Amino acid sequence: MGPIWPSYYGNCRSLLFMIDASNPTQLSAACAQLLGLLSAEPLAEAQVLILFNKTDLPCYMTVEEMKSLIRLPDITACAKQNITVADISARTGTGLTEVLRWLQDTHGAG
Ligand SMILES: Nc1nc2c(ncn2[C@@H]2O[C@H](COP(=O)(O)OP(=O)(O)OP(=O)(O)O)[C@@H](O)[C@H]2O)c(=O)[nH]1
Ligand SMILES: [Mg+2]
Repeated sequence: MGPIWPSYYGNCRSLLFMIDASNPTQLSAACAQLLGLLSAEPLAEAQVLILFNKTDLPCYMTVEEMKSLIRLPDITACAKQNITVADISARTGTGLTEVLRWLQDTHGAG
């Protein structure tokens, strides 16, 4: 999918980037995609929400270890964008309140 993403950059005000926290083998590829998005000029002003999904599933690596492995604190500190990070489970609803609050704060009327 990555190669066609730039065709959607125009008029993009917010970016939700979902990482599968149950599958660390995809982590380096996800990180490379994320860095590409964050450095894309048309997305410089975008509001960014990074979601670690599937946190209900057991995994040999914790979400904190994954964040550390991709140096997420450095990524969020160095990015031009305003970045929020949330740990969620689309299955159980964990983190849903935080995501809805982000949507409201970012795009909500009034
Ligand atoms: N347990 C769990 N399952 C989830 C969650 N969110 C989505 N799924 C399930 O995950 C499946 C889709 O994700 P993936 O299989 O990773 O699909 P994909 O990312 O398109 O494909 P891959 O590139 O193979 O990872 C569906 O069966 C969803 O029901 C979650 O938070 N927890
Ligand atoms: Mg997947």
